Amino acid sequence: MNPIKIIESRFLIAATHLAQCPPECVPEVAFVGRSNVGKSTLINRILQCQIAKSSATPGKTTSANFFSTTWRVAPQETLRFYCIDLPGFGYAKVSKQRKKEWESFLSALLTQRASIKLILHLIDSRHVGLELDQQVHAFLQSVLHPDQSLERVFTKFDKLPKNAQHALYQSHNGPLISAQGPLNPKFGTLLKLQRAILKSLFAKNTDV
Ligand SMILES: Nc1nc2c(ncn2[C@@H]2O[C@H](COP(=O)(O)OP(=O)(O)OP(=O)(O)O)[C@@H](O)[C@H]2O)c(=O)[nH]1
Ligand SMILES: [Mg+2]
Repeated sequence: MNPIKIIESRFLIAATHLAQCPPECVPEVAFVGRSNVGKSTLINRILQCQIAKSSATPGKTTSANFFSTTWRVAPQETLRFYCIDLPGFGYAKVSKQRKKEWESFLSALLTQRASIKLILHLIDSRHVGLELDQQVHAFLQSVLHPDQSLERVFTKFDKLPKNAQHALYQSHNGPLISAQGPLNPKFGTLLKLQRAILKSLFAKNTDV
């Protein structure tokens, strides 16, 4: 099995309108989820660098931030794609007007940008089944194109007691899990997440 080597990652642009987004020239993975769920943190974990700004205060990310990354997946093969860090939804302290603008931008981005091949819907492991998350998941499923996939990733898994970790893992049939710090390999690894992304973006199995 070839290891994955991240050759480079860089910030491209912060977009607040569709027209500001970069040309659709590579496959993209979009990170969607409630405010403070850990979207920016997960991008940093996947790319193995502090490239996306995260914060303990909700509402940190206020634009669609595009990051380009290039990975070596075999001695002679590199793959390039974009990660899109999005503003969170459900943040109470944002004005109604602002919320409306974000919602329409997010829904335009997710429905009209054909280069988005994978949407990762992040869910806080401690709050599984929230109505807002269910509504968003149903909306995403309803707008998904045949060549796009939607996956749930459970964040803040490390904050769950051990027995709850086992229960969540089993009830969701080995879901994708993100956690800050070391994760018990029984519950998945960073490599598993990275390979799942490559598989969706490039229809490519890199674990052989
Ligand atoms: N313990 C733990 N903390 C996490 C994890 N993921 C994120 N955090 C923390 O949660 C807080 C929010 O993380 P962000 O990555 O900024 O969350 P976000 O979803 O990008 O938030 P917005 O940009 O405001 O929508 C930060 O203090 C992170 O350190 C995790 O898996 N475990
Ligand atoms: Mg963020």
